[in-house]
Amino acid sequence: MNGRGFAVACANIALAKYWGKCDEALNLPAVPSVSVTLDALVTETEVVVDPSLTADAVTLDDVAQDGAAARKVSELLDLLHGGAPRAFARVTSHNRFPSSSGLASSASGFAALAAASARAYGLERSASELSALARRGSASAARSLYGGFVELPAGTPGDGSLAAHPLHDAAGWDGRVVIAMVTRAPKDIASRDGMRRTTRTSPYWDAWLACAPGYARTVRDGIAARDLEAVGAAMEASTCAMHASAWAAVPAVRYIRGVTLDALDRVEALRREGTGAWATMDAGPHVKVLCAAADAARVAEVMRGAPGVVDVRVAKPGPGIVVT
Ligand code: 2P0
Repeated sequence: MNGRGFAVACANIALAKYWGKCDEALNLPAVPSVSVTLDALVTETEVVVDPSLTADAVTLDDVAQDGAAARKVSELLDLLHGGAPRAFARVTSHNRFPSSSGLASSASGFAALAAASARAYGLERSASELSALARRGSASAARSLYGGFVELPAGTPGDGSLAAHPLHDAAGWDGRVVIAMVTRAPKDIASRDGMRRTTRTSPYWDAWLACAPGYARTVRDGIAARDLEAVGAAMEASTCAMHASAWAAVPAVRYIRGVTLDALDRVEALRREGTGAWATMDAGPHVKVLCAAADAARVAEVMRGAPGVVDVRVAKPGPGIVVT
């Protein structure tokens, strides 16, 4: 067996946030999340099975990986084989955007890895099986198998089959996501560690569990109705509740920086001038702004002027994964 698989996957951004797990071993989310796949954040991954190797050889953005990053890749290849013996593989991945800084590189990365490795090893897997496999690497990766709007339901402890499913394609949707990057540095606290600390120590963990499903429902209904304002308002509320629960952990899990707050001020100013714009942040300091396509240029201009913003990208809803 000397197979090859190549996958191109887009990252996604949660409109209703996933934060916290109900089963750490199976990496099952405690709350439902709803995302939109983004065309501007792309990962390309090649997997080549090479029986002459004595270990998997993992390269990310031209840097050979060892330690935890390489181990997570090998673990996913082991899971694909259900623990059966397998040949090792050469895994080469490129993120066309900064890795590990809260721009969801693990979402596109593990989605691409799941699909490319199944192809390379000649193992037929359905999209749902690939989504469940990608979820083990990173729960948000389950959503990056699909284009448009995607939901990952909350898990049930012990049920490893949980996968994301597509909700709607993006046809007829004129939304854009303006990504205001405030640093190129990797984040301080891995989301996995931040979630664990939140679930174990935050007095607001139960409050997050109670409110998150409602935000997911409002976002889902808003997408079905093509109601950008309803989606934006629920997205902001979900974001603030998620970050508040993390901030209340001991010690605090805080991804928001001063530059993040400056960028949020700009989003509020946009709304005051009558431009529909709603903000969200993930496990990092960047601010992503949801707006109508017609307003994207104005929103990008205002975000570019915010102190500390180093780059601005405008993303459209993106396609599902492509494997060759
Ligand atoms: C999300 N985030 O729904 C949320 C919002 C960050 C904030 O999913 O532990 O890399 O690998 O399953 O998927 C980022 O966390 O976490 C994330 P693990 P993941 O997009």
